[in-house]
Order: sequence, then C-alpha cells, then structure tokens
Amino acid sequence: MEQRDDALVQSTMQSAFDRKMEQDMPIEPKDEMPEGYRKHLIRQMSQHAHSEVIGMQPEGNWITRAPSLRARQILLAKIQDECGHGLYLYSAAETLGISRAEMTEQLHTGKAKYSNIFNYPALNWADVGAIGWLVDGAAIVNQVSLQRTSYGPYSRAMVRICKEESFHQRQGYEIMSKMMCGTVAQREMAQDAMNRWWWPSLMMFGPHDSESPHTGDAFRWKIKRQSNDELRAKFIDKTVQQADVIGLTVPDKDLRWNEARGHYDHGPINWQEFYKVIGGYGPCNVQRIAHHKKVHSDGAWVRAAAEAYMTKQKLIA
Ligand code: FAQ
Repeated sequence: MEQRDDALVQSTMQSAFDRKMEQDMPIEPKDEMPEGYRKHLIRQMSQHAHSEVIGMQPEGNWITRAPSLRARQILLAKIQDECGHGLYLYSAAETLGISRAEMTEQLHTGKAKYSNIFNYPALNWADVGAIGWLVDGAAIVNQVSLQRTSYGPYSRAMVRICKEESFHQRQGYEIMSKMMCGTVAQREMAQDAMNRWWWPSLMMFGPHDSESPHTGDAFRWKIKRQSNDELRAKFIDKTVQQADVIGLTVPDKDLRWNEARGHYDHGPINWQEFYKVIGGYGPCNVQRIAHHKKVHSDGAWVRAAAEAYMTKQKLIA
C-alpha cells in the first residue's frame, strides 16, 4: 500500500514538473523536481559560480599595475562585479539544497570544476584586454542564452549578470583598440595576447555537441537553449568582425566564411589541451586552487564573526 502511495506521489510530482516544462514556465525552488534535474543544476551552477570567483585571479594580479588611474578604477569595478556574480550564483544554487560550504569543499577537492580559461596566466596588460574582450565576450554569448534557462533563480541571476558582462566586454575591447592604435610594440603585444587567448576562449563553450555528455538532459530539461557548437559559432561570427575593425588577425589559418552555413568555418580545436587543463594539469591550476584555499582559510574569522553576530541578533529578537 505504502509503495503504491509513493508511486502515486512520484507520478503526480513528475506530471506537475512536465506540465511546467511544456508550458515553458520557470521551475522555482519550492516546486517538486526530478532528482536528476536538481543534481544537473547544482553541478552546472556551482561550476559557474566557481568560475566567476576563480576568474578574479588572473585580472586581480593587474589592479596595482594598471597603466592609469582610470584603467585601475575600471578594472577594479569589473573584478568586483565578477565576485558579485559568484555570490548571486552561489545563492541561487543554495536554493537547490546544497550549502556554500559544500560547494567550496567540492572546489577544493577537485570534485567541482571551473572554467578551463582561468588556468592560463595573464602575462601583461594586453592580456587584461584579451580577457575582457574574448573571455567576457564568450561568457556573455553563453549567458544571454542562459537567461531563458528553465530554473527561475538561475535565469534571473543571468539577466543581471549579462548587463554587467556587456560592460566588461567593452572594457576589454577598448584596451585592445587603444593598443592597436599605439606603437609597433603595443600592437605586437595585443596580437600576441589574441594568439594566446583565442583558442582557450573557443574551448569555454565545452566539447563539440557530439562529445558533450550533458547536452541531452540539458535540452530535455530546457537548462540549455542552444548547444555548445551553436554558441561557439555565434561567438566566432561576431568576434572575427570586431578583430577586423581594430586590425587584429584571428590566429586560425582555416577560418573561412561559409555562405551555405551562414557561419565561419574554423580549424580544429586542441581538445587534448582542453581535457588536460580541466583535468587539473593546465599552466595555473595548482596556483589557482592554492590561492583560493589560502584566502578561504584567512577569511575564516569573517565567517565566524558573521555567525556570532547572527546568533546575537536572534537572542535580542
Ligand atoms: N571548462 O557535457 P558538457 C565567466 C566540462 S563565466 C571546464 O558539454 P555542459 C565570467 C563539463 O563541466 C565562465 N569544464 O557539459 C568571467 C563536463 O564535466 P563534468 C563560466 C568544462 O555542462 C569572465 C564535461 O566538460 N561559464 O567567464 C568546460 O552541458 C572574466 C562535459 O561537458 C559557465 O559556467 C569548460 N569551459 O556544458 C569571470 C556557464 N566545458 O561536469 C571572470 C554555465 C565543459 O561532467 C573573468 N555553464 N566542461 O565533470 C554552461 O553553460 C555549461 O556548463 C557549459 C558546458 C557550456 C560550460
């Protein structure tokens, strides 16, 4: 009898979820949802949050070395935005029943990934431009699509994040354009940064659709609205034109406009490098996690103080 009741509850829950999916209505934290959907979102959203936070490191290194007060103020504001994005995303993921402490633990033990791109070093000021232009540019293409993702808190976080990302992308493009109007040495620096960041930026969209194990469920549950390859193509199409306007060359000898597809064809992506980097063996993986662990441990007193304050407030109330 009990088993039959459980089955009935399960099927009622599933049909309420399916109905919302069919009607394109957002799934909210208090709605019943299949366990697989919840886990899929926790994986993706926590990895997204970790990417925002770890992503502060390559640029953070340049705050004190920005070439002017204006450039420093803008960079500082941008990096603070990334931190804010991490916080919205951690909070949104917490509505799925995982704590911030658990997510941090998963990052520290390597169970949770973060974007491949933040395992490359920012070697000079042109890299700061390339990060804003290419990395934020790629992030925004993906995130605009995620504004229509099926989980309400995630899609709402994306709306706000996208507004800020478009400022970040312009900040990077401005740096690159200025350098391309500068001396020969500055133009070479900008081109060199483009050469190093182009391919890892294409990898940010994930493996080709045929090699992407999560895409099937992601489409079924309307978590993804466009595939990895579709978004990558969108990014390439718009970025090639932007590069052209400021005189940068895309480092891909196979890049050609394909009239029939209405997109650029591009050369092969080095997936061996991608899997090596996301597997923990990129140029900066060890440094990134070691830094995060140190800062997390240094900040323990802040978390303890906040908790003590909350307890005191509860006692007063
Ligand atoms: N890096 O089956 P799929 C930013 C993993 S925010 C590392 O295709 P899915 C802002 C994937 O997790 C950038 N790992 O997976 C900023 C899976 O492994 P798992 C972050 C990757 O989820 C700018 C395996 O490969 N944005 O930059 C990557 O359907 C400047 C198989 O892949 C987001 O996270 C990768 N690039 O599609 C901040 C957006 N790609 O989990 C500071 C949200 C794939 O089974 C400064 N996420 N993998 O161990 C997404 O849209 C999706 O998760 C994808 C991957 C598209 C990234």
